[in-house]
Amino acid sequence: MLNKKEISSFQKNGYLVKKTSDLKSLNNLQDFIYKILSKDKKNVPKDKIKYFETLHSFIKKKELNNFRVSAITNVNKNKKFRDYYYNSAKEILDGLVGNEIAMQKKINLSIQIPNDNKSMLPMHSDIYAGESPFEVVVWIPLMNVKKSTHSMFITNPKDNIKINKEITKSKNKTIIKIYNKYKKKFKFLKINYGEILVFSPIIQHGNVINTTKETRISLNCRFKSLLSPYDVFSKTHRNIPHFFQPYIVKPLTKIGFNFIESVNKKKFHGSL
Ligand SMILES: O=C(O)CCC(=O)C(=O)O
Ligand SMILES: [Fe+2]
Repeated sequence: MLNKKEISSFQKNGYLVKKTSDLKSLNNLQDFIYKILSKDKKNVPKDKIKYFETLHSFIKKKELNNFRVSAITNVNKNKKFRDYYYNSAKEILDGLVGNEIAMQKKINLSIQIPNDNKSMLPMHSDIYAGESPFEVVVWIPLMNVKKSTHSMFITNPKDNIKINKEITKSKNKTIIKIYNKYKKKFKFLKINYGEILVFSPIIQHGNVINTTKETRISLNCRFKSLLSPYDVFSKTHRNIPHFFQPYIVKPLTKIGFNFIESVNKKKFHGSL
């Protein structure tokens, strides 16, 4: 269970880093990704983290995107992978979101190899892309992620107000220009293997070119309380059934919706 301090820290900072309470599930995620990424590769280190850190020496830069896309397709075919993902973060989600859950349909895999300028996600708030303010991003590293360009950066809710204003109000400033202006307000997060980062997509975050010598591999997926509003601002594609999938639905929610549906169809017979 999350304690009061952890909950208020999330509310104050917009993010939380916490050890998983189900390392077995998280190890299963790591195993699965290792198997996918090492398929058809020769002389791959047995040590999974070693392999992930040196992945760039097993793959050509121009192959990276296809490699990533086919890994993501593979991951998302596997129902068990979704269960391992949820279970890894369950304790945190119970504390911050709830236990009736909608889960993003597609789990994402980030592969940030050294000096790659094609995989960058410059400063952004996922809200601009139509994400829900009711959701959290669950970000799981498959190795130790260093407090450097190896990781991702985030700002704090206080500075987010200023930065957000500048992004949404100024007409001719690029995101890079605004990022550079506020660079000091962003911090790169250190997240060890076995820990999970959760953050509100309202808070500006992103990454830069990984100038370390090691590849970073992480997963991200969004969760929201099943019955919280969808399409908060406008009709976007980020709703059920396109973006989220009901993942945990309690019996009374099913009974209630069955009731509403049967009444609407004028076919209510008193069954559950
Ligand atoms: O992994 C990263 O560097 C950025 C991830 C991100 O922007 C997200 O998960 O919303
Ligand atoms: Fe993002």
